[in-house]
This record gives sequence, C-alpha cells and structure tokens, in this order.
Amino acid sequence: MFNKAKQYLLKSYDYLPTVQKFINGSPSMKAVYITCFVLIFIIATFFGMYFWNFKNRGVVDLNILIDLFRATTATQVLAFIVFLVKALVDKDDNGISDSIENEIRKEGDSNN
Ligand SMILES: [Ca+2]
Repeated sequence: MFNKAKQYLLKSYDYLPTVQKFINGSPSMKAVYITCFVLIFIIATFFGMYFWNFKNRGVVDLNILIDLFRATTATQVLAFIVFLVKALVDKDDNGISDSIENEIRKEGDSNN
C-alpha cells in the first residue's frame, strides 16, 4: 500500500512543470502554468492571512472559511479546475497540452 502510494507520488513528480518545460512550452501551456500559479498564490495568500489573523488577533473566522468553501465548490470553479488539470497533461513532452492537441486533431479530421 505504502509502496504503491510512493510510486504514484514519484510518477507524478516526473510530470511536474519545471522551469525548462515552462521556457520550452507553447504559449498555451505557459498560460496554463501562469493560471495555476495565480490560483495557488491566491489560495496561499488567503490561508496566510487567515492564520495571521488567528495568530495575532486570536480570531477564528469560520464565516470566511464557509464563504471560501462555497466559492470554490461552485460548478463553474470546479469545471475550470478540471479544465486546468486536463490541460496540464503533456505526456509526449512536446510543450503542447495533450487535450489541446486532441482538439486540434479533431478539428483537422472534421475539416477533411
Ligand atoms: Ca503534448
């Protein structure tokens, strides 16, 4: 069980975006990476401010957490996150998202 989880983690580590992948990637992949970075930055800033508030003021504001949960579990947000996760997959390492490549291929097939 533990070994299997370790294998999954190591396998996912190979797919993590690196600086080299970012530089060599297509503009669409750069947009996906930047969007993921902005999302992670916003969420990290939220929790940083939340815990700062807790540490310095001693206030646990559950209403803000409930609002965050409501906002992040909205259908549109979940669909956007699924789209981003699908767009991050680039198994052939050519710098273009595989889901975007499939869309381009389908469009080419329908035109012929
Ligand atoms: Ca690809």
